[in-house]
Amino acid sequence: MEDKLKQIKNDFEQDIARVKFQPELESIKIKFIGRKGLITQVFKLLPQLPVEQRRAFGQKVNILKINSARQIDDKEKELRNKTSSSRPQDYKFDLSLPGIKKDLGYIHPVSIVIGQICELFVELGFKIAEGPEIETEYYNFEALNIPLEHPSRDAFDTFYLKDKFLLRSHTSPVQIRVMEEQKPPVQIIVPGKVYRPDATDASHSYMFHQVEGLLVDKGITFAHLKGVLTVFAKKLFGDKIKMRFRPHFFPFTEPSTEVDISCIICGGKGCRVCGHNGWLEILGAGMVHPKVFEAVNINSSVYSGFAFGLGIERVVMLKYGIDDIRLLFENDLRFIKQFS
Ligand code: 2U9
Repeated sequence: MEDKLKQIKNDFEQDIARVKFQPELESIKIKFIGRKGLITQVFKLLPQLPVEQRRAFGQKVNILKINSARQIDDKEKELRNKTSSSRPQDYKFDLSLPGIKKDLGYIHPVSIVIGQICELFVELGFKIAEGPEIETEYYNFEALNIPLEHPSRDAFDTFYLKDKFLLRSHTSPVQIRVMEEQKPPVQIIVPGKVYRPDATDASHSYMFHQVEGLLVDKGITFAHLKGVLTVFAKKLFGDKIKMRFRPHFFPFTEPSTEVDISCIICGGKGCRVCGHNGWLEILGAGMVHPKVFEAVNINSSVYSGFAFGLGIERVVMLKYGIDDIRLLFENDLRFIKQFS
C-alpha cells in the first residue's frame, strides 16, 4: 500500500509539472483529490491494514492530500498571474462552442409609459423639460401659489432636507424655472420623480413619477385644454374611451378640473378596478392661476395658459393590469422583463 501511495504521489508531481492552462488543472484536481480521486480512494483501503498501522498510514495519506491541494492552489495562482499575452500561442479555443449570451436588461414599465406619453406630446408640439429633484420652498410652494399657511400645502407635503431644501413633491417647479428663463409661447412636457411622505401600500409610494405639461400663449382657453387632453387620452388609451371633466381645486390653476376616462377594463359598466362607477381618474388640470404668472413676471392680461399633471404609476397599473404599486419598485427581473 506504501508503494501504491508513492506511485500516486509521483504521478501527481509529474502531472502538475506539465500543466500550462487552468482547465488541465481542474482535471488534475478531480483525478487526485476529487470525491472519487486517487488519493481519496486510498482512504477507503485503510480497513485492509492491520489496526496498528492504520493511524500512521492514514496520516501519510492525509498529508499527501493536503500537499497536493496546496500545490494545485499555488499552480492556479501562478497561471492567473501569467500575462494573457502568453496565451494565444498554445492555448486552443474550441471555436465551435456557443458564445455566452449577454443579458442586455429590460426597459422598466414606468420608463416605457413615460416614453410613450412624451412621444405623444412631442407629436403635438411640446418640448421636454427637466429639472432638479432637490428644490427650494420657493419653487415647490410659494411660486405655485401655495403659501405657508395654506391648507393645500398638506396635499403637496414632502421630505425636508437641511437649509430649507426639500425633495420636490411635484414636477411643477420645473415649469416655474422654464418660465423664468423663457417668455411665452411656452409649450413643455415635464417628466420626473417626485416625493411625498405617504405610508406605502398597494396604491401609494413615497416616490413616484409624474408627467406634467404647460402651454402658455396669447388666447389660450379651457377649450384648448379639453382638446389637447382629449387627443392625448384617446391616443394613449384608445379611440373608444369617453372623457369627463369634473370641477376641482388646485392652488396653481383656476378654474381647475379632474379628468376621468371611461373604465378601460369594463368599458364603463362598472367593475372592481373603477370602483363600480365606470370612470377612472387619470389627470388633473386647469388654467394657470394669475398669481403663478405674477411670480414669473408674465402679464396675465396678455397671456393665458393651461397646465396638467398625471401620475405615471397609476397609468402603468391601469394599462398592464397591475394591482400593487410596490411590484414596480422591487426590481424583480421576473416581473420587469414582462413589459419590453
Ligand atoms: C405651473 C402651473 C400649473 C400642474 C397640474 C395637476 C393639475 C394635477 C396631479 C395628478 C396626479 C399630481 O401625480 S398626481 O398626484 N396633478 O392634478 N397638476 S394642474 O399645474 C401647474 C404646474 C405648473 C407653473
